[in-house]
Amino acid sequence: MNKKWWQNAVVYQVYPRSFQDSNGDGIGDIKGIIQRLDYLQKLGINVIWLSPVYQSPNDDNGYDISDYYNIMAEFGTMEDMDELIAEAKKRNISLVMDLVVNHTSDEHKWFVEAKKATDNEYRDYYVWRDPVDGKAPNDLGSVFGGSAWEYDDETEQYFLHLFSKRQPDLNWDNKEMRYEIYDMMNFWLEKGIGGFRMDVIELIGKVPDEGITANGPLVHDYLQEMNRKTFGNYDVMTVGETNSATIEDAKLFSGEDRQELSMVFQFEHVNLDQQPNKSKWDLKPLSLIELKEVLSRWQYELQEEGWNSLFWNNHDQPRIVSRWGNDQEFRVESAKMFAILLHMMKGTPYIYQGEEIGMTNSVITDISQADDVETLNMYRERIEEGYSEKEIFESINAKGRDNARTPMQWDHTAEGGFTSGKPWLAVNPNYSAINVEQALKDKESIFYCYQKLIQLRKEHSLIVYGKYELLLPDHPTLFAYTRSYGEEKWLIVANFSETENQISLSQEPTDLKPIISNRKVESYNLKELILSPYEAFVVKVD
Ligand code: TEU
Ligand code: CA
Repeated sequence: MNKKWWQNAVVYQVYPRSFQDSNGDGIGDIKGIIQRLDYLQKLGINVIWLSPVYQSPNDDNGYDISDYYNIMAEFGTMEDMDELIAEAKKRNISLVMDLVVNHTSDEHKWFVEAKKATDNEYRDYYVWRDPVDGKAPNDLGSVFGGSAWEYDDETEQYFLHLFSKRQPDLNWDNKEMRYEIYDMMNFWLEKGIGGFRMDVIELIGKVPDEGITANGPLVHDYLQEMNRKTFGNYDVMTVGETNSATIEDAKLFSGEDRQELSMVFQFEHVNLDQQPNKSKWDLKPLSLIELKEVLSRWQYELQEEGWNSLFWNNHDQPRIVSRWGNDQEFRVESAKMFAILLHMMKGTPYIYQGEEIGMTNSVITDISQADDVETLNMYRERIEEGYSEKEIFESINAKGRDNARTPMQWDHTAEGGFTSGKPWLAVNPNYSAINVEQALKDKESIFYCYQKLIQLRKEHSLIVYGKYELLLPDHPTLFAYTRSYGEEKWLIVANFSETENQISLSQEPTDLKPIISNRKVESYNLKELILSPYEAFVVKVD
């Protein structure tokens, strides 16, 4: 495999609305991000993935774009954006932009035009169909609930929206539209960005008449064309968001000789706590054995071909420490355990803002406290279907997207230092204890564990390129694996539980000093290992 700069990188995701407000309007902005670059440099990351900052009416917090060439007024100006790119570059941080091109906002000028008449020159940029027997063309559903088809009274046709009604799907079969997207991508690439994170990119080859959404027959042709016309001419990284990708799909999207993407996000592991064939709201406890199986399969299968993206969190997922750890008694230990487990795997790690200080899910008790369109739609639907409020809130508090979107907790002052005004979404009340200021003061904080993991990655090719091997696949509470590179071998062990665990991993007693550990342990004896709750460590065994 040819080595690539982004294989060595650690990416940090910024959700701009909630990162840092610079002018007191309660909304994070680009100037705010610039103020915090030194912090990110201290953490050691090399890439920022910036969730959308383009002009948008915010039906889906920026994932509904009305102008790809302009910045959302609340976030700042194009000058601010240019300054952010330049200031980040000074700190050796490159900026990956979110690319949302499966759909636009209904306020995008193309859609405003397209809606005017069936013969409008932009009509075919979107997906329109005649009614069938006075109803929607078929029963395709939207990810955010309800039908994926919305009727337009004026022109008497339905348009497709796989997400909210205000996010009409683009028609990728239209070549003019595709080329306009490529021009737009080149506009951004010319600014010197570090690449793109591609929103639901597996959907662009959809064939709605056949009920095909992900992985349509032309998705790879479109990505290869996009690669040739845009980012393939730059040394940048691309990561596709592919919610339903199997390993075989991932190899097609990210195989080295495929000329498509650098890597994709797979979601198999974060779907393990939902009931099979049901929605994310239908909860089920995680089985560690399944988690190990899924993550290890991706590790093994992409060892020679393709490349893994490693993540626990993003702006759509609940906070990992609350989800599968213990965000009370063992918050620090479990947060560090997740960090160690993930950053020692093969692939490019992604950190979601606040993860590095162990931010937790927030709890809501009334629907007026929710913001996210997905949650609000689900609430309406389930109330109608007769679910109890109690059940609904259990789902929202476990899985709702607002959990990860509460403002970044910078210090102990009002609103966690996020804003001098009233935040757009309530700050988690635990900000006085959990915040960056506190984390930087405490040498044993979660922050310094992440910093050390990132530093280790810079020093050891083993972490980037070493071969992965799972140990103890059937053990219900221990997650252990090795990484080997040349003559060298490291062992990673984590106690994924709240109780003490004992195990013997060696015939002979050992006296190994940890490369990193989340407990104050001088040395590890693998013959008689005693692991405290959530204990995780790395030792060199060869
Ligand atoms: O997410 C794609 C997607 O399918 C998510 O809606 C995901 O399934 C859901 O959040 C799980 O609850 C991307 C973006 O990351 C998301 O924020 C957008 O809302 C969505 O696309 C539409 O652009
Ligand atoms: Ca602001």
